[in-house]
Amino acid sequence: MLVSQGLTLVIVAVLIVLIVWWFFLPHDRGQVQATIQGGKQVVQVTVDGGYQPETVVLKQGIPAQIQFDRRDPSSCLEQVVFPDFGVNQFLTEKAITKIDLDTSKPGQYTYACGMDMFHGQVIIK
Ligand SMILES: [Cu+2]
Repeated sequence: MLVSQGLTLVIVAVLIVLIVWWFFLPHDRGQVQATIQGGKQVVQVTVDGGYQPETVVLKQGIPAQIQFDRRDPSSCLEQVVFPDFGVNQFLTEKAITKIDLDTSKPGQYTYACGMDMFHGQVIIK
């Protein structure tokens, strides 16, 4: 077998492993369960080139607050929209903006920047 063929096989093998890892194995793409403090669940989301963590898990029926820490100066991320909750909020740069969410209905809800380019998710269960 030629060296180049061996190399191709190695590259293909690495790609297969990466594809399996990405699509089929559970890996943490930034999912966080809110912590409960004094009867309220609070979670901080960093806004910097997107939302980190990308997915926030909340418990149903406990008042929830998402604290957006906006570090990104781009106007793209200056607004956050939760269509299911009727929230359209401006995020102050280099500050934390607190958004209270109604957790009475379980489900998966997405939110986005004002232009619907960056997305995050809230799971209530
Ligand atoms: Cu945007």
